Amino acid sequence: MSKKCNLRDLVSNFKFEGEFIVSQDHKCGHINDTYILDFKNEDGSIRKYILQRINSDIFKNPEELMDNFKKVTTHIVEKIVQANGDPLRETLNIIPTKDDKTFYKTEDGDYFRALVFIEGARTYMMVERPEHLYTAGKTLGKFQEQLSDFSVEDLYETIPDFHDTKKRYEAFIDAVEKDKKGRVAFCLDDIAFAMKRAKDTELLVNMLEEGNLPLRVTHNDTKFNNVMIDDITGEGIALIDLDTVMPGLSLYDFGDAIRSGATTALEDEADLSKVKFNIDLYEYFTKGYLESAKYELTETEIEYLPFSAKLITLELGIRFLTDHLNGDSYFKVQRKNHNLDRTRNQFKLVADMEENMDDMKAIIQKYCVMETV
Ligand code: GN1
Ligand code: MG
Repeated sequence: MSKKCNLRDLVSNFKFEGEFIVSQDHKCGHINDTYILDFKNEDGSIRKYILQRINSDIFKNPEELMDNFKKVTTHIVEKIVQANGDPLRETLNIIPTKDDKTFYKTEDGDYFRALVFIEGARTYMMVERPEHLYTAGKTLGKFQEQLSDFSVEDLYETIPDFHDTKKRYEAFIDAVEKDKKGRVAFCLDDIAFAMKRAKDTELLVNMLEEGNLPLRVTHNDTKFNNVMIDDITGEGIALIDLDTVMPGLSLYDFGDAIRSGATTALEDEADLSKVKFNIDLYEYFTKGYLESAKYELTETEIEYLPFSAKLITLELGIRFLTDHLNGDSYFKVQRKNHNLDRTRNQFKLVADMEENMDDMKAIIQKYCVMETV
C-alpha cells in the first residue's frame, strides 16, 4: 500500500459495519494486493471483510473491471436466490463506498474495492484430498451454468487477448529476440521446449475464429486456489477472483483448473522430481465437471478438454518464461529465477500430460458414455 495512503482513512471510505480493529496482509495471488480487515460489532463479535488494491498496471481500466464485477455478481446472486442458496456465501459481494461506488480511487491513483469475507470456508494452495477436485469440478460446472444466459456483449475485456495463445507465443518470441536482461543463454532448453510446441498455440484460437468453438462468458483464472471450500461439508461453494470474467472459451477454464489442481506440487516448486501430473486427480475433476456442465458443452468442446489442459499449462509456462526474459515485471517474484522455476514446473506438467494424453481422452469418454446409458 502506498505510504501516503493511511489504511484507517482508506477504510473510512467504505460502508463497513462496526469499528475497524486490524488488517492482515493476505499474501496470495500474483497480481493484486489483498488485506483481511477485522471489525468489532457492538456485541463485541468480530466481523471480517476483504480489501483489495486492484493492480492497474495490469488491469488498465479498473472502472470497467468493476462494472463487469458488479454485473456478473448481480446475475449470479439472482441464480443463487432462485436455487434457495445463500448469496452472501456462494459468490462475492461488493461493499460499496460511502458514495455508493464499487471502488475507491485514492489521490495517488490507486484503486481499492471491498468485499464481504466468506465465513466458514477457505481456499487451498494445493489439493489435500481427491474429493477437493471433484467438488472443484462441480463448482466450475455450476459457475458456467449460472452465467450461460449472460450475454457476452455485456462484458468488457479486462485484459485484452488474455488467453490468446497465439499472441502469447508472439510476445514470447519477441522477448527472446530482445533478450533485455541477457537471460536467454541460461534458458535455451526451456525456450526450445516452447518453440517445439508453437503449433499447439494456434489450434483453439483458430477454431474460435473459424466458428468451431463458441464464445462464452468464462472465468479465465480457475486455478484451484480460487475455489472456496466449505470447512464443514468439504463442498466447493464459490469460484472467487472474478477480475478476468469476460468472453472466452470454456476450455480455458477446464484447462486451468486441471493445470493447477491435478499436480503433486506447488506452482513454483523448483525440485522437478516432486512435480507430476496426477491423472487420478484429473479424473476426479472431470467427473465433477461433466456431471454439472456436460449438457452445456458442444461435442467439439468435449473433444478438446484434454488438449485444453495441456495448452493452458503450456501458455502459463510461456507467460512465466516471457516475464523472466523481460525482467519480472508482471508476476510478483520473491526470489531469483522465480519465474524460471515456475516455467520449468509448468513445462514438466506439459510433458507429463503429453505422455498421458490417451488416458486423459479415455477418461472424458468414460464419463460422457456413462451419462448417456
Ligand atoms: C495470476 O494473481 P492470480 O493468482 O489471481 C494470473 C493468472 C495465472 C496465475 C498463475 C490477471 O493470477 O492468469 O494463471 O497468476 N492472473 C492474471 O498462478 O494475469
Ligand atoms: Mg487473479
